Amino acid sequence: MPTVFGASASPFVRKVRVFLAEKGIPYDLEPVFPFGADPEFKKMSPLGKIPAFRDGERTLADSSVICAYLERTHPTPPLYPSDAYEHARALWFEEHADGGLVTVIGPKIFFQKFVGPRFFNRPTDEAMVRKAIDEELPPMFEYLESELGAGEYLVGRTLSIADIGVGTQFVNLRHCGIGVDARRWPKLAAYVDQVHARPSFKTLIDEETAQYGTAA
Ligand SMILES: N[C@@H](CCC(=O)N[C@@H](CS)C(=O)NCC(=O)O)C(=O)O
Repeated sequence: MPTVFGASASPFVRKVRVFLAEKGIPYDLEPVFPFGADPEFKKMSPLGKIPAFRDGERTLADSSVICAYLERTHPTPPLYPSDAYEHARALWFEEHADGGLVTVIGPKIFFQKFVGPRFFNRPTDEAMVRKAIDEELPPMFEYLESELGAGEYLVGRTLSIADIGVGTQFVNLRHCGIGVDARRWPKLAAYVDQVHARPSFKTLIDEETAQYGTAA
């Protein structure tokens, strides 16, 4: 059985876990707290970041790399579009989440409201949170709203890495008691609800909420 190394509250660890669930691949989760990871862990993940992944003798780091590997080892159901442009678009939305949404949701909201107070005894910087919610997230939400058509998915007609990558970032917002305002971004709000209702996401959301509660 493969092993995912990391903490369940990490959006990147969750991304790999949802991907595994959608593929129907059983796995073990080995808890690793990222900051100050030990040298053994760094052999698998040289940058010290979670998640890392072990499949027999093979080890990998980085959620995007792990998902791309799993797509090759377990092609069914496909979680990357086959059409060249749709494939690239799916990778773009994954990047919009991994390199864009996370820069606001991670350090400016989730760390401030959830990780800092719980694990580092650090008070929330309320001004930073407010600015992130009022000024920094809205343009990203506008963009996603404009990219969502009438369908259920960001790209094509089936779930893809785009939805998993974007959906996982919104779980961290949800853990902070923050949702998408359906009056301003109706398509995005409905989309996030739909993605989070999938068993692959819902199981983890329920598990994490039971473990950590909500930092409202
Ligand atoms: N590009 C990486 C990002 C992983 C990442 O930033 N993980 C965070 C936790 S959510 C981490 O391990 N941070 C610890 C650190 O930067 O030292 C991926 O997709 O796996």
